[in-house]
Amino acid sequence: MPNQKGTKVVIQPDSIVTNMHKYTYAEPQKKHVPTMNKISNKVAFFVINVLIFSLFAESESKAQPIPPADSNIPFLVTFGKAASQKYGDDDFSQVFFLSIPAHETDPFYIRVFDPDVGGKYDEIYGGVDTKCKFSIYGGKGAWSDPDAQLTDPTGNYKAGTLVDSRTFSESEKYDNNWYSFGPLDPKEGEFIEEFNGYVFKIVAEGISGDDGNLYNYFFSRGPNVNISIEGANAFGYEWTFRMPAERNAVCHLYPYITDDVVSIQQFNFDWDDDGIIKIVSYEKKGEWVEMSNEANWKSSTHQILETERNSSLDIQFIKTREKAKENNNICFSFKNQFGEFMRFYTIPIGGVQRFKYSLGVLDNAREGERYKKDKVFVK
Ligand SMILES: [Ca+2]
Ligand SMILES: [Ca+2]
Ligand SMILES: [Ca+2]
Repeated sequence: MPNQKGTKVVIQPDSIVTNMHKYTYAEPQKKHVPTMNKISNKVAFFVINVLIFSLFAESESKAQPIPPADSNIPFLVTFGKAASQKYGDDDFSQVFFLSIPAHETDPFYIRVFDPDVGGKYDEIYGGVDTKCKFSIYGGKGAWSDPDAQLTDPTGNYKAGTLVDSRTFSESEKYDNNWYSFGPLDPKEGEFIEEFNGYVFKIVAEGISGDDGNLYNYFFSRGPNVNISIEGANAFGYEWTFRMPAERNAVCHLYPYITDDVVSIQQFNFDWDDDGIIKIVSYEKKGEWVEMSNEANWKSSTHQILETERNSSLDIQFIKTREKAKENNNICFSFKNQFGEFMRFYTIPIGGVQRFKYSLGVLDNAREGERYKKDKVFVK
């Protein structure tokens, strides 16, 4: 997968994690710098990126898990198909794609943390009765079939060749522990010229029961250890994940904006009025999106400017409620103006955008006030 497109420089995710994790909507930031014009700001932006890149070039390994460490998302979630949508999963299915560089010949492993349903972490209703199936697909169509690039488990979304699969229920062995698929041969993936790599598809399905499986992935060189695969990247079109329990926690997703995008439509499901979802970019200091409540979808359309293309937006999910919801699961996706779903990469392509000016104390305070009183979003 191309980590760089055009001339922009990749910000390594580890380099932004410190600031991101500290950031909340009400936290005082550096003073506004109105005297700097747009061009000098952009120059400064790139200079800083280059510095950060050189400092953190070795830290790419941190981005090999799904969810990535700097997203602050604790777990992916897939419920059994008998579950209520009110638990936060709209379709009891989750799909990710992994791209391995074309030159790779060494075998690798797809590791799943806590693949079982029961014991620690998982969200259980009544008895533990849920089976969750993980399947890995390669070969022709795994990614290139149009149905594979949608967000609903319909049509030919499982296109490709089944490489391996396994179904988990409650398991002492795999509770709070890893299961490793593999060794897998990179050449079993679907070769995609655009990515200059072999692409694998990983499907998680809640095939029975009503409980929620919480789990993570790591793409590794070894079966019993997490060693990243250099140059690999992963993406999904719709992420279903658990928010942290703590008030003021901020999670991030990074949709990649290609150079033909002029507007985006976001979709979120079952946000449960848990706080603010906003878009941060070079041009947007924090543009709110329309937010869902219990078991409904909300969407809104947002304009994209030239300076926001060829890199990744920072979608922030901020818990602001006095009484934070403990088990909030949410689904999130984006379409471009062509109606195509967009990719959210674990290693943000083109780097993660930041607003061109630092936000002042007043800006942040106003945003907090607006949340309390108006609950509007800004287009
Ligand atoms: Ca159950
Ligand atoms: Ca689990
Ligand atoms: Ca929810």
